[in-house]
Amino acid sequence: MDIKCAFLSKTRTFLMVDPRGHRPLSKGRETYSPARNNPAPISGGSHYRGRPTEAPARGTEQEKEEQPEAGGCTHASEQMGVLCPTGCELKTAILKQERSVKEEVRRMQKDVDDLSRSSNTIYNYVDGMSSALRERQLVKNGDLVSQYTDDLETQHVYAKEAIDTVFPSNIRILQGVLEKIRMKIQRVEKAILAQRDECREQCTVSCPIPVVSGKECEDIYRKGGRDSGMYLVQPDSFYQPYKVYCDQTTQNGGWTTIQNRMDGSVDFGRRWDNYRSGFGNIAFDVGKGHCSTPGEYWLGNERISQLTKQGPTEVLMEMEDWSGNKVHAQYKQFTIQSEASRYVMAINGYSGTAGNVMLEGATELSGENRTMTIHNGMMFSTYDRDNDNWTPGDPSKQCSREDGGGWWYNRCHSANPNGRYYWGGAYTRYMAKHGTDDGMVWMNWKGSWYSLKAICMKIRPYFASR
Ligand SMILES: [Ca+2]
Repeated sequence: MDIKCAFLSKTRTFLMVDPRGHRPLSKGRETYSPARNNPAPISGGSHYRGRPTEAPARGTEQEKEEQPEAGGCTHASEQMGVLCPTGCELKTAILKQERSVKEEVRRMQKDVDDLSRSSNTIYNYVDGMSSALRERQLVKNGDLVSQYTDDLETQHVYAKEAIDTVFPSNIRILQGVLEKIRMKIQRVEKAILAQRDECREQCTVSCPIPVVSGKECEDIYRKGGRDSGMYLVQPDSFYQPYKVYCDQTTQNGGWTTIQNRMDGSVDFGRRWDNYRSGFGNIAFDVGKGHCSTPGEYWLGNERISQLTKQGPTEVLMEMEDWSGNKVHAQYKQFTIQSEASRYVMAINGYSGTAGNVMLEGATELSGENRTMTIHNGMMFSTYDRDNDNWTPGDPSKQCSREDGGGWWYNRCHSANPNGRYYWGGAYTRYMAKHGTDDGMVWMNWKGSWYSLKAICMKIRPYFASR
């Protein structure tokens, strides 16, 4: 290989890899300290033994009870969670879009007016030219003048034709485009009005909640709740019960879903308070008579912390790319401390196919740069609460503000499951708000510039199986 080829291939490799998750140190001026409050995950004393071999009889506890659904655009009862299938998120998106389109149409209207005015001016000018020509032909008859006027006439005919046919047809086309946009806006306005009407009232969609409930989804499984779907759980009798999506089929079920992304319908760029109490849609009824389809949601740091502190807890993160390939990462130990400790995460015991980003960081990076992307031992950060490990104390260095979601950022990430949703997967720094890899990234599977189609996080009490 000659020098040029070597250079090219090196450049290509660089362009293909281009890992971003970390924030490199500016040489000589900065230092990075990986030491954090690094607690060990709870690992012993599960209140569960292996599953009993004889499961309770199916059917007896599967009766469904109709309950009016709380929630909607506003929280009716925060403790009961929110279920809003009326597309309130969609409404916000359309409203945002409407503003920019309206502005564009206003600009376009101005262009059409300008064009119309200028074509009128030219028309008058040519008209004047025409009469001047006629007069001149009557007065002078010399050869030179005649030839001169012949040329002028040809040009005049050409210009007149342009004005009579080309200009008006261009204006007609523009007016047609404008009319189409106007009609589109009318349709959008109509849709928004309909949405507003639906959102004015509390969502009244009823979702039958199974009678069987429990401390969490493993408890529900043992009590006979074997169908995946929405259930009511109450981990602690001192607190209100809440709704959650249970996955009762993957690896024998018992999984409480704490995070789910699959279509970008819920905005994950939220404040500390939102992440603390949870947000999004727990589940939908897609015509099966019960809420068996999970929505996009974050269960809430308070609840996640409470569930993981009850005893040893395992976590399963499942993800899918835009071609339908699936991988997962599983950790035998996962504990989230309380808000006083800023929900610091302790995680251990990896197995799976997605890559151990939580403990090893991004394998594309090396040395200190890689250490910066380890999530274990990190506190939770949101764009309004910076607890990350990127120059603590400097308000201009906030991972969450640049990377799109709330997460256990270091300096900054190798995994970013709460990042922005990019339709189609591949995206570039120019599409990102801050030029950083703010998508739903799992670096050790797809790199920094690929945003996953779906990802979910589920927890289950860890117990020795028989
Ligand atoms: Ca920081």
